[in-house]
Amino acid sequence: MRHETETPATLDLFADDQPQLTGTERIGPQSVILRGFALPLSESLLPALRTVVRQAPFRHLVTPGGFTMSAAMTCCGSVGWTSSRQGYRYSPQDPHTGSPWPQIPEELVTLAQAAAEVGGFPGFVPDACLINRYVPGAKMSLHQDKDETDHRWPVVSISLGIAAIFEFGGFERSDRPQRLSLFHGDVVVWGGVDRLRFHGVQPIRQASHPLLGEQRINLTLRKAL
Ligand SMILES: O=C(O)CCC(=O)C(=O)O
Ligand SMILES: [Mn+2]
Repeated sequence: MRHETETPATLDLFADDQPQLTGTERIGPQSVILRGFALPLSESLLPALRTVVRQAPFRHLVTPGGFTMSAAMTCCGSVGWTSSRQGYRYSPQDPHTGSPWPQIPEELVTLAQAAAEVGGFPGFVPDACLINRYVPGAKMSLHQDKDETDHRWPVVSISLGIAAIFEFGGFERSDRPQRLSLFHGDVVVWGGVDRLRFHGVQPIRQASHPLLGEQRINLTLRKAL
């Protein structure tokens, strides 16, 4: 697979695993993919994320139903999302360390606010960032993000590393989802009438990214409280 440091002119127009480098794609009445929106910051984000992960390491959470999630997770922000046999919740402490979650890196807040504004949600101030790490084979089943208090604010989702097929569905789990390729630097914003759409990630295909190797990192910024 070629990667996005090549110029568009050299891309194979008929391959389905090529990133579109820039532009906005509408995927719902109040949902967009902002292609490459995080690219200018992606290299400076990585050291900031490493600092977060040193304080709050990735872990595989267990669902209330007793399944271990294949994506490893951690959080930053004034609250973080966690799952256990007792249920899903936002918590001010990392249950694995007992300490507050690390702060959301400043540049990440600024990026999420800018993306939310382009997506039609000015004034977004995220207080929680869930960080998912997928290795090839890891996935996320269709679900709704509904543990936040105020669903008027969007979810801003940043993809880094190897590509994913993102499923963006309807309001019933059984609604057939759109299947959308997400590449390093892409940002998805969904809110308003689309806020409670089911979404998920198909099993990640084997690949290697020049900055991140064989992994995909996804950051979702939310206003949880
Ligand atoms: O990895 C993704 O693209 C989606 C992640 C997600 O839906 C979540 O963390 O709730
Ligand atoms: Mn989600």
